[in-house]
Order: sequence, then C-alpha cells, then structure tokens
Amino acid sequence: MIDKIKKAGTDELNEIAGNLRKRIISVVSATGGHLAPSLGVVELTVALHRVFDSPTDSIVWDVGHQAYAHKILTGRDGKFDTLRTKGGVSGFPKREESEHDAFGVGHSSTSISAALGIAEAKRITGEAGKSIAVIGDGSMTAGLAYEGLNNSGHVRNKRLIVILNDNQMSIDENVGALASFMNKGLTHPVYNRIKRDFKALGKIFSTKEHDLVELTRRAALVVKDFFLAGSLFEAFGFRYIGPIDGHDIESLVSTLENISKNIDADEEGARPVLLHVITRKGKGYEPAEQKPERFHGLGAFNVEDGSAKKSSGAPTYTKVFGETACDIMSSDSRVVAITAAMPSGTGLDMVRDRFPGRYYDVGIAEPHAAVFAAGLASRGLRPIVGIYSSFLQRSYDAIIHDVCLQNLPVIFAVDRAGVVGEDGPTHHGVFDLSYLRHVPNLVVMSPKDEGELNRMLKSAIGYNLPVAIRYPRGAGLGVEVGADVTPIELGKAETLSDPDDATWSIFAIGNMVKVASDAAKLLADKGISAAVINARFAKPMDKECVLDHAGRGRSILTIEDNVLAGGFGGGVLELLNSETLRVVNAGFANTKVIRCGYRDAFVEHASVKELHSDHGLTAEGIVDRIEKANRASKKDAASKVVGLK
Ligand SMILES: Cc1ncc(C[n+]2csc(CCOP(=O)(O)OP(=O)(O)O)c2C)c(N)n1
Repeated sequence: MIDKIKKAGTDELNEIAGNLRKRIISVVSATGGHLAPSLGVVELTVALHRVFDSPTDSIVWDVGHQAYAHKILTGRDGKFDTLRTKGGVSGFPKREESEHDAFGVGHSSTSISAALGIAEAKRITGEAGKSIAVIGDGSMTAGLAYEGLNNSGHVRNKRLIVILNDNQMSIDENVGALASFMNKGLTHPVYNRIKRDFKALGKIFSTKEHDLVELTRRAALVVKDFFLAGSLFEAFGFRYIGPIDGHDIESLVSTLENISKNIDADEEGARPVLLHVITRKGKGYEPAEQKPERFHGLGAFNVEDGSAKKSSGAPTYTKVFGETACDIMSSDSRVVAITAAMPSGTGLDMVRDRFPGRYYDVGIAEPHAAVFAAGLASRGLRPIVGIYSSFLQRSYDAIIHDVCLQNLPVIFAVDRAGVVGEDGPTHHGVFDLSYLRHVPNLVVMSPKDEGELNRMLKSAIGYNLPVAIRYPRGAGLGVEVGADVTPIELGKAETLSDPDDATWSIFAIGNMVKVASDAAKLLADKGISAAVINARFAKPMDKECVLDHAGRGRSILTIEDNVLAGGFGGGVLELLNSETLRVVNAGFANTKVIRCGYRDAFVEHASVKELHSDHGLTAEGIVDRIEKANRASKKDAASKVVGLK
C-alpha cells in the first residue's frame, strides 16, 4: 500500500483516503473503537506516508487512538478486522506489533517528549531518519506536552517535526485558555471580516493566471497565525508553519515535502518545526461529524445511522456516580466536582449541566486536578475528582505530596478500575489498589455493586479524610440505588455468608464480591463450605474480621480485579504476617492464603469477560483454586502420615 502511495497522483491519493475511511468505518462498526479521531487524520496519514519513509522516519502518534489508517497502511490491513479483539490488532500503536509503530502509547501528551528522544537518539547514534510527533489540540492541554516543547526548543534538534492536529475537540469540547487562544484566531470577527472583504476583492480581480482569492487566503492565514498560535510556538523555539487544511492532501504533501527538504538542506541555525493542521473530527462520516464526542470511542454500531448495536442493560457505575454526585451537591454546598477532560466518560457531565459554578474541566491535566482539588479542600471545600484509574497514575505524586501528606478531604472517584477490556494494557486500571494502599491517611474502598457505590460516596463525605473509591467500567448489577444510605462505618467489612462448617473464607473486594458469592454456591454443590466477605476497604483493612476468620482455622482466598503485587490480598498477607509475629502462637502462621488477581505481567487487550476468565477471576476460577488447594493439603497430610510410620 505504501508503494502505491509513493507513486500516486493527487486523485489517487484522495481515492486511497476514501477507501481507508470506508475500511475504518466498516471495521469499527463491528469491533467498536476510536472512530472520529481516526477519520479526522486519514488525509494527514496518507500524506505522512507519502512524504516520509517509515520506519526510517519515526511517526509518533499522541494518545494513538487516531492511528487506524496508519495501521492499515503499514501491513495490518489483512488483520484489521481483528481490531481490539483478543489476539488481534491493538487499538493503539504498539512497538511489538509493528516496526512502524515507533512508540507505544495510550495516554495522552507523550508524543513530543518521545519524538524528541527518538530524534536525539538518531543524532547520537548516527541513525538515519526524522522524528514526527502528531499531537491533538486536546492533548496540548497537558503539562507534559509543554515540558516536551520547552526542552525541544532548548535542544533544537532540527529532525524533530511536531504536527498539531487541531480539531478544536478533546473527547468533549476542548477547554482551557490555550484552546480559546488558538480558537480565537480561527473565529476572530475582525480577522474574518478582513478575510471576507479581501476574498470579495480577489474575486473581482482574479485572472486565470493569478488566483487572488487563493493568494489572499494564504496570506491572511500566515498573518493571523504568526500573531496568534504561531507566536506561542515560536516562543518555544519552533519554526511555526500553518495552519493548513488537514483534509487537502495536495497541500499537506507539498508542505510536508518542503519541511522535509529544509531539514535535509542542513541549514545553519535550524530549529524543530511545528506544523499546524486544521481537521474535522469524524470527517467523512456524517453521524460522527455531527456528534464527534459520541463517536470518539464507542462500541459496535449500525453504519447506516450510527445507532448503537447493543442496548444497555443496568445503569453503569459511571451514571450512578454522576447522579450521586449531583445528589450530594444539591444538599452540600461545599462539594465541587473536577474532571480531567472526561466529563461524559466519568458521568460528571451531569454535574456540569446542573451545577456549572461548582464544576471544573481542567483539561488533560490529572496532576493539576489533584493539586487543584487539594487547594480547594485546604479552604474547606469538598472536591470530588472523577477520574479513570489508569489516568490517576499521573497524579500519584500529587496524591501523596499534596493531598494525603496534608490530610485533605479530597475524594477520588476512580472509574474504570480493573481490566477495561478492548483498550488493553494502557487503559486497564489494575494498579490503583497497589499504588494507593500504601499512602498514609488515604481511605481506599471499592463497592460490591452500584447501590454500594452510592452509599460509599455519601459515606466518604462524612469521613473527612482523603478517600479513593474504585469501581469498574460498565453496567452495575441492576440493584436498587439509594435503598440503603446509612453511612458505612470506616474500615468495616460486610460478612455476606458465614456458615459454621466453612473451611474457607473468601475475602473479595469490589466487582469480585459477586464472583465470590457465585463461587460459594458452586462450592456448596461440591460439598465445600465457604464464607463470603465483602471487604469494602483495602485500607483501613478490617483487621478484626480477617483475624477472626483466620483464628477460626479457616483457609483464606482473596480476590481482586488488580495486580497481586501490593494489592488487597497482599494487605491480608501483611496483616497475618505481622499478627503472627506479634501474637506468638496465635495460629495465624498456619493460615493458608490463596490470592487471586493479576500476575506480574501487563494484561493484554480482550473483552473483560475473556480477561477475567483467562486470569481465573471467575466463580469457576475460584472453585478450581480451592479444589486444587484442598487436594494438595490432602496429599500433604497423607505424606506426613506415611512419614510418621
Ligand atoms: C493521560 C490521559 N488522560 C485522558 C485520556 C483520555 N483521552 C483520550 S483521547 C482524549 C482527547 C484527546 O484530544 P485530542 O488530542 O485533541 O485528539 P482528538 O481525539 O481530538 O483527535 C482524552 C482526554 C488519555 N488518553 N490520557
């Protein structure tokens, strides 16, 4: 396909772009995925591959949710129908998948830093090739992007090209002072009036040889952007070019060729280049152009009208969180809500619509969201930060240094905790129990269903402490929400069943409580009696409850949708270990503990159901582990008896 692109004329390039668009729409309608971002950069992708030679030239996509055309063009067309399915093509650039995926990604705003690193590595090692970062205007709201720009302007590697893909959208509408600064240029009334007047004059005086309309258009753009967006990037030490129409293949190709030639010319005092490209999110598919936020990332849909293929069942945890936050805010004026560019993803769009004065979308700025919340809390407010587990990783230092060290009552509502499915390892929220459980002062809890989420959020306000509540992606269990609103006692687990003859106690947290209850039923059918405990808290752990079950000679199985290292089960082990050392002969030393969770490896993409099943996080998985352990104990006991004889 690339060979064809290298030789094609403009018409043929446009035809290739059209075909790519059709292929993307057709596959994503079946597999789900990031449609609108990928449709927006089809022409840009074709132009990049026309002008540059991947993999010698490294194309670094920011976020990577727009790289479908790139994947199809670089040898993955044959497998593209497997997009985001188990063992199939990843939804994001991945170095193991192709040498054309210069840098792995899924989280935003890394491209400039990574591309600069690649450009510098090429300089030092003498490796050929340029380094091209493609970053959206939404991703330019993150501090990390400016760290990259700042350093790039200092390093001045001329082989670095940053392409700003400006569609004025993040997932939802882009926000922030920078977004309005750049937007101002495109919509400024005086600028637009001048442009209109000149265009009218141009029409009168144009001849066949001299297209004054076109000339004026170009001149006006140059003038405007030199003084607006351009000045910002020039200040960072870049040569600013643009903006150009990101759907006009011809001008994309000629501009990129010029940039490339200039780099090769090895001119004195060269600088990295920033090319500003204007695109339309969802371009070429009417429903996506009309509703780019819905088509940003979505499940399977009908191509004819864009309607969803699957109708949703029980309300999602996200929806229950949004409604509960509104509920709390209607009676407590201290409560404010913060999202880092994910109003609809987190359910905080409901707060935005009902309480605009107490709602903040801070852009893709998770560390800022946490520190900003800490500042609000330091003056008596009660911020709720709605955030995805994998993006909260960016706030780790702020959680420790700004929130917990000062013991400020910020509530983190940690959505998409546990595996998220098709988006894969960059998006799985499988580390939060581990990276939160060890932070002093922080309460870490997880509800067994959406009703308990409602109750936990309300209880958290009363704790007056930093709190993280983690809950999974997708639908709840369909339980009644708000049926029980009595505050949950801090650090208190809930015993769901505790038969006298139980030989096992299953301690489950969050979405794994239902799995544990189902397992107990299967075990009972096999004559194995097990207690089920909804742990609720990873921290503070219900010490009394754990020690009570261990003290009664039960074996313990812990289960969590999190990595084993440092997770909830690790906390149970730590507790038993310290009590064994503290209370000599307490008997805990002999307590058998099995932990279910993710091993020390990144979890690949597949459906949530497949991943839970592959990792034994199912009722059958628990039964299997317990049966194996029982068989091993029997064998052990038998060998001891043989040994005695
Ligand atoms: C650190 C981080 N926070 C949040 C997200 C979720 N996210 C994915 S794409 C996106 C918007 C990106 O906007 P932009 O860069 O303009 O690209 P577009 O989708 O408009 O093409 C967001 C917020 C993310 N991927 N990484």
